[in-house]
Amino acid sequence: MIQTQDSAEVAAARREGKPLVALESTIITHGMPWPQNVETARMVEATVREAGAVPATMAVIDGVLRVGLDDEVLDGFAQSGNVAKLSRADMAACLATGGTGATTVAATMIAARQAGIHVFATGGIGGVHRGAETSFDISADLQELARTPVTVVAAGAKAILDLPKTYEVLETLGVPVIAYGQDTLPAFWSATSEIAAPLRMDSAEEIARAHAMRAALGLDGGQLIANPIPVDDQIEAGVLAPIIAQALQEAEEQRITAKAVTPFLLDRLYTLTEGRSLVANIALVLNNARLAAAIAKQLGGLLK
Ligand code: PSU
Repeated sequence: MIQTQDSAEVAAARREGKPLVALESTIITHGMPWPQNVETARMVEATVREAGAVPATMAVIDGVLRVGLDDEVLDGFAQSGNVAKLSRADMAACLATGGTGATTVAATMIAARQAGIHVFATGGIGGVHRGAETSFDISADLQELARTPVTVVAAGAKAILDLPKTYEVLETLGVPVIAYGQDTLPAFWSATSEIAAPLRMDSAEEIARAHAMRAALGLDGGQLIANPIPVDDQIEAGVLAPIIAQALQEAEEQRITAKAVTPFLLDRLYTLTEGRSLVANIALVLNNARLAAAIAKQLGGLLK
């Protein structure tokens, strides 16, 4: 009933039993400006390949779940400013009505499970927005991590969010939050934060084993791998804090709400940092793609 279409590369990978890494498309349509969005998408795919896995960028196009986007499709998608941002709530409606949409972390997890892919790389997950005690704005990404068994490699939650509250919610939901190679959680554009990591792992193999163990235990839900941005590419949290505060104030003044909040804030940060936030964002996504590919390779041996 669900129409899915593998790209030629994904179809070949399945035949040859190669490890697959899912990638999302909201980061392309709503997270970065053109043309850096499509350039980044290509670099992320190339990084996955160099690391020995095969990329599967997810999207819904004309009611078809696309698993892997061919070059022309990716191009068109990155330039059409009018694509829906799909999450758990609207993915089925989009598929059922022949619509077109980019997949957020939540929707990409659903798509990955559907496609039999266990590992997914992105930039940063959504989470609890600052002021959520009055706005109730909490990303559906958190619930999805609690439900869908996909390992998500991200540089933590985006630092525009309320990070302590985001990690509290993940703890409540029973989502394993695993810092890669350090004792604190990263803060997206910054390599560290003051938040202690609930779990720490130092190799892709350990992460793959933990994923397989969750499956063996019959546990629902995925794992969040919080992979710090390389220190040379980071923007220090102290530099960013006043800029984030300004962007948040502008969002409030302009009454930006719901799905528009994150894209608005990312765009304002891009302008206010004179492009530095985007350079860091690209670096961290590539770093996540490398780790995700390493995990997918390890998992191949374990799930056989
Ligand atoms: N990572 C990035 N940039 C992004 C995103 C992730 O580096 O724009 C997207 C993901 O698709 C994530 C979404 O699911 O931001 C979160 O949106 P919201 O806060 O509205 O749930």
